[in-house]
Amino acid sequence: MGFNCEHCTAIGTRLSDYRIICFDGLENTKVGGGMNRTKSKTEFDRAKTLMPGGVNSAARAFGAVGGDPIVFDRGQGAYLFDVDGNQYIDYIGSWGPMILGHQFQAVKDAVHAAVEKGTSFGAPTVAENELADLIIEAMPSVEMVRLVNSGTEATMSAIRLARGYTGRDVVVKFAGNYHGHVDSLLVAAGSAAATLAVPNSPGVTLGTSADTMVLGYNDVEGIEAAFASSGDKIAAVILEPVCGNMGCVTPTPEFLSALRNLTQANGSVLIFDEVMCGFRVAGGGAQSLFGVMPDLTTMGKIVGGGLPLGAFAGKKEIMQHVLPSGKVYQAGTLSGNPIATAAGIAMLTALRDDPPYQRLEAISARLETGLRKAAQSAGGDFSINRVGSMMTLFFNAHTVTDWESASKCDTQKFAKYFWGLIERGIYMPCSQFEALFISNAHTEQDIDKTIDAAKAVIAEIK
Ligand code: KE4
Repeated sequence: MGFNCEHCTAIGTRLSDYRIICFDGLENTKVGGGMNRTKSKTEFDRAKTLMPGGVNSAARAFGAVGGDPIVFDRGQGAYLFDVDGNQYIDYIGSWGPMILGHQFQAVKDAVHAAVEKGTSFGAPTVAENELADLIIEAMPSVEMVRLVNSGTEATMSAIRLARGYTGRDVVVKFAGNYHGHVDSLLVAAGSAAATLAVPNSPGVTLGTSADTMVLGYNDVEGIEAAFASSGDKIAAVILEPVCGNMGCVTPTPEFLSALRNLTQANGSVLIFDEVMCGFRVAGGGAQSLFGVMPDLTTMGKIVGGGLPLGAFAGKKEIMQHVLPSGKVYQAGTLSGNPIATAAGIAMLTALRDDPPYQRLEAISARLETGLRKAAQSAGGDFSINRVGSMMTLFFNAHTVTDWESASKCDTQKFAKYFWGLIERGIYMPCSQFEALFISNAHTEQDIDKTIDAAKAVIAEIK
């Protein structure tokens, strides 16, 4: 049931002692300079006594920006509310899943309905068929699917499948690309691995990473040389076909074409890690945007509607090698979980039946233009990369095309930018090496408020 926003005619929802109001009405809440985050600090101090670093994922530890992570109470549409009642425009969106905004009604309804039937059976359900069908319908290269519980599980399984299918060991990845915390792929990884400067994490043995070849993203000559010297040993090439984990970086057409042709010619498996860009940059992911078809695709985030769900999928001829139809072992107690599949079905159905991509492109372009003007008027070194509703403002005068250029960004300046925006009620990704995400719940007002805040902050820190 909706309530009128207390400030304008926008429909809000009054929830317990919180309320939804449009951004202009924010003066009534604790947003703006010098926010009070007393309760958040108390809760986070407690968290640090209970969990390593007080978090359950390194990416949310604020390692790159300093200070304490904010403890949140709930999300609604484009907004997050912390435990002190402060409201923020959210540009993390749970690191990608919230493309339709927090508490999207159809997903909520599906989850509530599914809970009434039980939470887990460890046995086949119709919902798994329905979600697999939706994934196959959306992703042009996909003929068969295996559901798992996270993006990491998806990439780990896809790598094992490619090695089992080809009988080869070597896997090629690209510096700055992050594929989850798979031992063999935690080499020159992006995201928190780059943020926390632990590209080669302790605990990853030399033996594990010995079969991982790391090349430069967009480096065509590098991949050509690799196949010339080791083509018959390469089981797979895995990449983010739109990279989000060194900040947003797009592949050149020549790079994608070289990867497709060389893997084809050498009998290697091309894996598109679409955990982040799948269903984000287009309804059919990056593969539909660029018209390059991989052999396997890994998915996560959006595909589970914000619940723990991932998938690896692709050509039936390869997927058939997964146990029990084939010999490559893969299993999971909660794989295809009825609540997560219900959320995924609702999400993918909404994206198929009422595609948000045209509107997302318009409001994302508005934000890009505004941030570019804000940065230009303040002067200083910056560049922006954007693909659809994934974007990064780099504190770097040069266009970022790979990890080598991304790593030259002024991360200190980024940290000041991040906190300046926090104090203005805007929650950006807490690292220069992440992409921001715009949801279909963001309004033009939210975008314009963000631009105004960014202009003020960039002018302050330049
Ligand atoms: P998860 O295991 O976190 O569901 O997915 C791993 C993964 C795989 N592939 C890509 C391209 C990814 O971006 C991710 C996870 N992304 C990070 C953010 N950069 C998730 C945030 C986090 O680790 O907390």
